[in-house]
Amino acid sequence: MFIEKAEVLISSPGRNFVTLRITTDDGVTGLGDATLNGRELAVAAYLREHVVPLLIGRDAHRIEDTWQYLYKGAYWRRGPVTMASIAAVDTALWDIKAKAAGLPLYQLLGGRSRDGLLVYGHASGAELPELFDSINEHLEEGYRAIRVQTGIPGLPSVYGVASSANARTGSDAGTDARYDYEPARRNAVPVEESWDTRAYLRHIPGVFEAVRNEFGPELPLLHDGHHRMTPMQAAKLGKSLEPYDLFWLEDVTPAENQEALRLVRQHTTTPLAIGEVFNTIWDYKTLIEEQLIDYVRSPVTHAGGITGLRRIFDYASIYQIKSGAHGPTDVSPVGLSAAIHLGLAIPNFGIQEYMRHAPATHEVFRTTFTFANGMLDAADAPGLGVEYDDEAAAAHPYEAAYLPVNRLLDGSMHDW
Ligand code: GCO
Ligand code: MG
Repeated sequence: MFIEKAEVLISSPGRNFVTLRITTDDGVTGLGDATLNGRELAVAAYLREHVVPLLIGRDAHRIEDTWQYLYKGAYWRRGPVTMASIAAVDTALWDIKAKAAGLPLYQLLGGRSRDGLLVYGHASGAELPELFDSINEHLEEGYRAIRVQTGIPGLPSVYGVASSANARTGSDAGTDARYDYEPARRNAVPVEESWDTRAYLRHIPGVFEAVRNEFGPELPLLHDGHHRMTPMQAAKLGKSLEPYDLFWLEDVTPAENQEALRLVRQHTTTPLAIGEVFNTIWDYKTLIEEQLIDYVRSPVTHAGGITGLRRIFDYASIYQIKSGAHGPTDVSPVGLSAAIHLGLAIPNFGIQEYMRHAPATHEVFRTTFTFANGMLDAADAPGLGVEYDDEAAAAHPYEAAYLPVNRLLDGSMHDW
C-alpha cells in the first residue's frame, strides 16, 4: 500500500484547523491534525513544501520508519512546527493502517484497557455565582471532573474565563452562543491582557474553598496556572491549595525550565501536571526521571503523533506518572479522536481534557466518538472514526487569529 496523495486542508469552522489527508494507491484515506494555534500557516507550509513531496510513493504501512525519516532526516530536530507536522503524518498513517485492518485504531495499539476515558471540562466565571452556574451546567451534562478558573479582582479579563468579551468574532459572530472559552481571537494582531501574580495568589485559595464548600469533597477539581508563576510563587500556591485536594495543578511555571519543578515539588503535595507546550520526550526527561510531575499533558497533535506520545506515556508509566492529554478546542476532532484511541489502550491513563468543539466544527469533522456519563469512548468504526467534509469546509476559509499576549501592570511582557 503506497502513499499516492497527501493534501493539506485548512479550514476555519468556528476556529482555524490544519488537517493532513493522506490517500493510498488503493484508495484508503487517513487524517492527521496539524493545528498549531496562532501559527497555523507555518505548519501548513512545512507540510506542503517539505514533507508532502517526501511522502509520495512511500509504503503507507511503515509508520515507525516514516516517523524516524522525518525526525532524523530534517537534521533540525524538535520544535512545535516540525513535531506537529510529523504528528499529522503519523496519525494519518495509523488511521490508514487501522482502516486497512478493518479495526478501530485502539485495537492496533493493544486493545482496550478500560471502558472509556474519564474527562474534565472547563468551568469558569468572572465571579463566584457565575462559576457555580458553570460548574452546575457541566455536572448536568455528565462531567465528573471540573477545571476551575475565575476572574481576578482588578484584572479586566484573564486566561480561562469565558465571557461575552470572549465571544467569537468575524464570520462566526453570533452563531455559537454556547458559554465556552476560546482564547484565540480573529484579529490581525493579538489582543493584550494584563496580569498581576500577587493578586492571583491572594484570590485563588478562597475560590477553591468556596467551591469545596458548595460542591463537597468528592468532585475532582483541577486548575491551570498557565506558566505564569516563579517557582516560589508556584510552591506557595500548591501549598495553599492542599486543603482543597486538587486532582492537579497545571503549568505552574514556564515549561522550558524542567529544573524549576524541583523547588515546587519540595514544598507541596498538590499533584502537578505539565507539558501542553512540549513536543518531544526530551522535554520531559528530568521531570519524569526525578518524578517531579504526576501527569503528562502533551496531545497527540503536538508531540509527534501516536508514535511520539505513546513513547512518552510508556516512559512515564515506569515512574507511576499518568496521562492527562491536552484537549482544548485548538486540538481538532482528529487530534481528539487520536487521543481517545490512545487513552483507551495505554496502561497509565489518568484523565483527558474535553473542552468540546463548536457545532460548526462538527459539520466539517464528522466524528463517531461518544460522550456519556463523563466519559469519552471510541466507536467501533475502522480507523480513527473521523471523516473530513470538504464541502462543509469550503464555507469556512482561514481567518487570521491569535492567542492574546500578557503584560504586567507596569507594561512589561509576561507569560500569557
Ligand atoms: C488548556 C490550555 C489551553 C491553551 C490553548 C492555547 O489547558 O487547555 O492551557 O487553554 O491556552 O490550547 O492554544
Ligand atoms: Mg493548560
